[in-house]
Amino acid sequence: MSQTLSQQDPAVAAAIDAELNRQASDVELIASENYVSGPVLEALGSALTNKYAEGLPGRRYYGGCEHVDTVERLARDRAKQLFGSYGANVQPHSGASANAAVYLAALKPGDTILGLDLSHGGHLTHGSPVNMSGKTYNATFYGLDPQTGRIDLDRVRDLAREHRPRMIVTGASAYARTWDWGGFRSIADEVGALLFADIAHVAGLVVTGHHPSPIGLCDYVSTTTHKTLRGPRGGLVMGTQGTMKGLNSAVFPGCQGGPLMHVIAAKAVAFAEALRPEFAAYSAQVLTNAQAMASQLLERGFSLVSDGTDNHLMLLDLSESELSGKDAEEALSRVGITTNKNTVPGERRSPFVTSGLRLGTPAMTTRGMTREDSRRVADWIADTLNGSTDEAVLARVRGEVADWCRDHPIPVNHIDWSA
Ligand code: DSN
Repeated sequence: MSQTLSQQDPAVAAAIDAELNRQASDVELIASENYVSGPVLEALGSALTNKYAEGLPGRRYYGGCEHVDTVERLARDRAKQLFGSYGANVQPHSGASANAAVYLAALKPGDTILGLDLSHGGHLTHGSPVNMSGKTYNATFYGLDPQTGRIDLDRVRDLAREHRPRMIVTGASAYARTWDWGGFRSIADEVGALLFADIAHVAGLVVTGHHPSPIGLCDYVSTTTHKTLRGPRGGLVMGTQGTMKGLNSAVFPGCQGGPLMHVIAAKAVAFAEALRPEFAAYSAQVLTNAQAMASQLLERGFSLVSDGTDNHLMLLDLSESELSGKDAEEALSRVGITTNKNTVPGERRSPFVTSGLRLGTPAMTTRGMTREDSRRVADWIADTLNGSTDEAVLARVRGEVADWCRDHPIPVNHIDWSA
């Protein structure tokens, strides 16, 4: 007799149910999270997880790959169509794996890279000393201008002339402004560097024309598939006619073994969703909501790094506040608003405490958040942080958050396929 998960393993089933309830009853503002559609979840939970398929479609090291070949070709073709790239490899298990493959394809140990400093919004895999990228390569960094909170390309050019990097790394996990890949390209060309864009955060905005694309300007482009792109947790790398072959070998056998074919199927489903006009409308709303949330927070007297946002996220600057990023994250968690503490440029507190709070709109926009709702969420944040010791304030906000969440269930279908 077949058993369900809850019959066979009630402990795991209960934890999954509890997490689903948490997701349903909280306002999710972590900028790197989203809610996938039912069809994406269905592909993720499919029998494709049983299959080994090392190699590429048509050139595998295992038999029985005809159906997973179909799936991987669909994912790869859709990725190329979506991004307009020459080539794509859909096998990286994550953004970190995708970035490792880029470095392996392009660099030798000891080569110099120049990336955005982690404490200014960069990413661990862009040369942090605690990450493989910082241990293997000679990592140098650019930061944000302390006055504007933005990248100053003149300063990047000076650093590139000084360090002569083999590769300039662009992209971030907490940068609220637009990337000027043309400007970076001219710096890379001047110093003879390769140019790499990690667009994990803005990928969904890039494919819908709401952020400039690095395709055609960068030698390598990587992304995750689960943030603004709203697909399954995973990675993707894209290259040019000159770099794609090396990139494919760097993914497998360079960095990984067997690809996760169930995840690749889910990527294919998500890419098809992202090719639809509804996804472009969703991305536009993500931006509208971020603008509304940022302007309301500013009106309520809070500071934002760079004074606002061009994309899906913003960084609350609590440097002058008694409340740290950790305090703010914990206070908001008590009212059902999930965020993450984040360092800010010129950070004076430890990375476990921080002076910043990162807020993003992709997940709540999937749930139907409007411009007016976004201003209301900003008010909940302001009321909570201003009244973090006032139980009456916290109880009121918690109630309003719960009402909103009840009225906006996590959607199962993101696209109207009958249209
Ligand atoms: N940890 C991810 C984020 O939250 O932005 C980046 O890898």
